[in-house]
Amino acid sequence: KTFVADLQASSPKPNEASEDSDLRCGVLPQPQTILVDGYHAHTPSHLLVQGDLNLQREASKVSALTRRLHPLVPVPFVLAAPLGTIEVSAKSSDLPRDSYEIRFAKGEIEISHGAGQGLFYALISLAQMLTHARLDPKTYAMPREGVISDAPRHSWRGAHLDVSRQFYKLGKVLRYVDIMAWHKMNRFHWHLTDDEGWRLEIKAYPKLAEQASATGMMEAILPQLGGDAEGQRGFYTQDEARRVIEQAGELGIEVMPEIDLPGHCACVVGAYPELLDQEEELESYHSVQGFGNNALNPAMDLSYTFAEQVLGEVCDLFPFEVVHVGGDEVADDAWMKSPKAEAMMKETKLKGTFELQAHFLRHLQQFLASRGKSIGGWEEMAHGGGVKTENCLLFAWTTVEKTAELAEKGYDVISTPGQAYYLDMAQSSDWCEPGASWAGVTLVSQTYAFEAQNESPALAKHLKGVQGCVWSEHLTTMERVNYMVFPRLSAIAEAGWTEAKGKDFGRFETFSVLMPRL
Ligand code: TNX
Repeated sequence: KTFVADLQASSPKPNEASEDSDLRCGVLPQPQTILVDGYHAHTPSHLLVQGDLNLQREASKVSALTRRLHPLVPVPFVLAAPLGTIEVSAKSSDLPRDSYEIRFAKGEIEISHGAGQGLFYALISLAQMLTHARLDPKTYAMPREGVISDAPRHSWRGAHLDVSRQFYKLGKVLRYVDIMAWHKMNRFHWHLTDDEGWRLEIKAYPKLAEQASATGMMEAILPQLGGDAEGQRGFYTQDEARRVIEQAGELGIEVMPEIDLPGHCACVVGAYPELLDQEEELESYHSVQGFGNNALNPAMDLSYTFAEQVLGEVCDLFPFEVVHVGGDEVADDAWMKSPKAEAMMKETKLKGTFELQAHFLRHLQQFLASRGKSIGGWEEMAHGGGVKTENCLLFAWTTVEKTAELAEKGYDVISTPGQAYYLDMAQSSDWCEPGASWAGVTLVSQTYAFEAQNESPALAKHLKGVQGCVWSEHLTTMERVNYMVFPRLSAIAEAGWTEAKGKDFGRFETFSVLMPRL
C-alpha cells in the first residue's frame, strides 16, 4: 500500500489523469497514438476471444506469457466466459508490417493488424492494460471508448545477454526472452562465448563444453564477493538452445547467437592449446581485460578449421539469418610476435594485427554466405580494411558519430552505445555502486534520453535499430542483475519502439515499475 501511495505521490500525472488522458492505459513501450474517450470504472475480469482460430492461438500464447510473468493476476484472455465479458475480434488489414490498431467501442474491442507480429503486439498491449489495471487500479484503467494506433519505430529491438562471464540457467534465459516479448522486443543477442567460459555444446569440439565451460576468473573471486550468482560453470546443450529458439520464435523473437572470434578466446585455447602458435611466447600480448594470447591466429590453418566447424554447427542450429562472430577487442599488438603471423605477413601484403584480423573475418563472412547467412559483429569488424558491407550487420558500441561513420561506409548498423545502453555501467558514482565505469555513470534518465540518430542521412538509411547489452562481469548476484538491468532495459525497449515525440520520462518512470524482473 505504501509502495503504491509513494508511486502516486511522485507521479502526479497518472493519478490526476482525466478521462481523456492517455496516461491511464499503462502500455510500455508507449504506443504511437492513444485517443481515449472514456475508461471502464471497474476493470473487466477477462477479455473473450471466440471463433477466430488464429486469434485464439495468439491470445492463448499471450495469456500463457502473462501467467508466467504475473502469476497472481487472472489471465487476460479466455475462450469461454460468462455473459457480459468484453469480446475481442481481429482482422488483418493493409496496415504496415508489425503494426496494429485497437478500437474500443460499445463494450467490444476490435483489432486490425498488419502482417508479421501485428496481432501479437495488439494482444500484448491489451494484456498489459488489463494486468496493470488489476495491479494498480488507482493509476491504470481499461479504455471503454477510443482508439490506439501503433507501429514500431525500428525493426531491430534487441537485448543481449552475456552468459559467459556469468552462467544463467536455462530457466533464466527463457524468462529473459519472456520479458523481452512483454516489451515487444524482437532480437535476442545471445553472447555465448568469451574468455571466461564457453556456453554452447559443439559436437566437433567436445572439450569446449567439458572443459572451456568450467573456467573463469569469476569463479575464483566470487566467494570473496559474497556472490550467489547461479554459478560460473555451465553450458547449454544444443537441445536446450533449440528450446530457447522455439520459445523465442513463439513470442516473435529471433535468436542471434554470438561466437566471439578471433579474440576473447582464452578458454578456447585453454582447452585446445594446439590453436596457439607453439613458437610464440606465452603472454606475448594482452587483451584489454588482461588475457594473454587469447586470439585465434589468422596465420594458422587450424584457426579456420575450428571457426568453420563451430560456425557450421551454429548455422545448423540457429535459423536466424545473422550469425554474430564478435570481432571485438583483439589486442592491437596481437600475433606480432608469432613467427607464423610474421611469415604470413611477408607472403601476403597484409600488415599488422588489424589487417590480419580483417582477413580472417572476411573468410568467415564468405563461409557464412556459403551457408546462406549474414555476418554480424562489433564495430571493430570495419578495422584494417574491414569485412564487406553486403550481408553484414555491425553493432556500434561507442558514439553516435562513430555509428554514422560506419553507416557512411555503407554498413547496416545497430546502435548499442556503452555510455547509454551497456547495462553493466554503474548508475551512481557512490563508492559502493557495483558495475563497470569505462563509459561513465549511466542514470536511467540518460539511457532514456539517448537518441541513436543524428543528422547523417547515411545513418537514417542504415540504422536498423537499437539494443541493450547485459555484460555480466559485475553481475554476481541475481539481485544485482535486476538492479542493473531494470528499468534501463525497459527504456531501451521504448527507444526501439516509440517515436521520439512520444517519449516522456515521468510517464516512463511510473509505468516501468510494473515491468517484470528476472
Ligand atoms: C566491452 S564492447 C566489451 C565486453 C565487456 C564490456 C564491459 C565489446 C564488444 N566488448 O567484452 O564485457 O565492454 O562493459
